[in-house]
Amino acid sequence: MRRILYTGTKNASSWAFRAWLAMRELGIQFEERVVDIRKPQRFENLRRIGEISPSTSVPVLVDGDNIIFDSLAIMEYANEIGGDALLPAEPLARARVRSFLSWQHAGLSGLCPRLSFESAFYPNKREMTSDEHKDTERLFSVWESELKSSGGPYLCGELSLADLVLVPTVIRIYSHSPQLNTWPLTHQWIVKLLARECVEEWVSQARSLPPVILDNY
Ligand SMILES: N[C@@H](CCC(=O)N[C@@H](CS)C(=O)NCC(=O)O)C(=O)O
Repeated sequence: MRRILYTGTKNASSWAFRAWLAMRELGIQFEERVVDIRKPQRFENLRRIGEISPSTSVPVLVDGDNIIFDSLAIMEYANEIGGDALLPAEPLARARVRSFLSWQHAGLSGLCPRLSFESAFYPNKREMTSDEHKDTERLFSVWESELKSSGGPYLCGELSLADLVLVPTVIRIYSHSPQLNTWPLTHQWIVKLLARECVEEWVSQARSLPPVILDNY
């Protein structure tokens, strides 16, 4: 069946990144169409996406005659058609992974709107604010204790949707050079996650684009 994944500008589209990453990690074949979501063309391009997608946003997966129009739904669907490789077998372990997925999908800590995905690719980074440091440290301690109890090397043991959904957040934070001495397992996990071939592929394309400078940085 023919599958088309509409993604977004690589240095500006964290939601599309998540869906793309799940599809790629699971080895699912698809044609990618990158929607330029930079202003001013963003509005016309997303209006066109609205002709096929109720949410008028990217990512959108067109699978035959079907439209899957949300990153979380695409990640879950990719996992289902990709042999269930990115969720553990045991129900409670699956629920744990899904808790991380849902937490990120619901906005996580409020850090993401303040520290944009776009800013990860700025040549000159500002210092994180004290609130951003607090949020980051809270996330690091959650991740550290999860890694400790799962035994790693990924958040809930083997690589799962929980790791993939967090990649854009990890990139936002890590690119702003946080202090990680207190969270060695988290540091190792971040380095391992960012070294994955698919992650590197998206990030190197994102780095090759002109930065998308937002006013509120
Ligand atoms: N909840 C949606 C959010 C998607 C989203 O906000 N995508 C951005 C690009 S990364 C977008 O297309 N925004 C346009 C808009 O919402 O008007 C998902 O997870 O797919």
